[in-house]
Formats: sequence, structure tokens, C-alpha cells
Amino acid sequence: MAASAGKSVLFVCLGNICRSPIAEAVFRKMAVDADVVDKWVIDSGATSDWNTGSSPDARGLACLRKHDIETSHRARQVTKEDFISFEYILCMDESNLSDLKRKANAVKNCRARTELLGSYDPEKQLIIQDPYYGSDEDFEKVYEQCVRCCKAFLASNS
Ligand code: WE7
Repeated sequence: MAASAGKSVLFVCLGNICRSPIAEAVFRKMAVDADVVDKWVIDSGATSDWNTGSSPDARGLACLRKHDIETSHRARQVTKEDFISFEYILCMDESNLSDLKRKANAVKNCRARTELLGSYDPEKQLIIQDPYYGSDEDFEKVYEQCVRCCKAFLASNS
């Protein structure tokens, strides 16, 4: 549950098994390392209910493990409550953004700022592409984009 006080971010992609669990785990590690994790509610979710309850994709877990990051996340769909409780909802591509904007329109008292995570990238790669039908290299690219964006996002909230 997101606290109403403090800071909160929900990372979102299509199925919550590839990109958003990587973003969530990367951001949590940065917050732990910066000693600010207690100030944050950090979670991830899906626009779709397709993978609800699933572990992250094995290729994503391998990529995170390679970088000494753990996650025990299970996929869940974004809820109406998320738009009220989270301050930031950060997603990966234009399709996620339009799905989220449509969901937000059905929520009274929507508080969340829904943005592309890539809008924080100092290297200006706006879209974090779906690696589902891709290779290990595509997961590594997602990881590197998440590192750059999460670092800049955390700095902008410190
Ligand atoms: C994905 C996916 C991803 C695509 N994670 N899935 Cl088979 C399907 C159908 C509706 C929702 C979901 Cl989540 C899924 C399983 C899980 N990252 N990416 N599917 C995908 C990619 C390119 C073109 C079409 C699809 C469905």
C-alpha cells in the first residue's frame, strides 16, 4: 500500500514480468544504497491482467542477478486505487501511456502523475522497448535504460 505521506512510485508495463519488475528492483536498490528507501513506497504493475501472479521473466531475473539485484515480485494489474495512492506512475512505452491515461480517466481524485520512465533519461532514449520477443541483449538494454532513468528520477526527488 502506498503511504499518503512520503514519496511513492509505481513502475508499469504491459505484463509486469519483463520491464517494470526490472525498473522496480533497480530503483529499490538505488534507494537502499542512498539510504532513502524508508521514505519511499516502490512497486510495479501491469496494464494487462494476463500474467497476474507470475514471477518476472527468467531472462529478466538472470539480468538482475548478474547485476547483484534480487526481486521477489509477483505480477499484478494496476488498480484504480493506484491512481489515488501513488504520486508517480512511470511506464515504458506509448501503448502503456495511452492504456494508463484511459484508466486514469475512470478514476475520481486521480493523484498520480503518469509519465514515461524514459523522459528521465539523460541520453534521451524516450521509449523502453518490450524485450518479450527479444534476446538477453534486449533485457540488458532495458536494465541500462532503467539504471539511467531511475538515477535521474531519484535525483529529481531528493
Ligand atoms: C506479452 C508481452 C510481455 C507481448 N509480457 N506478454 Cl500474449 C499477451 C497478451 C496480452 C497481454 C500480455 Cl501481458 C501477453 C503476454 C507478457 N512483455 N509482450 N505479450 C506482445 C509483444 C508484441 C506483440 C504482441 C504481444 C502480445
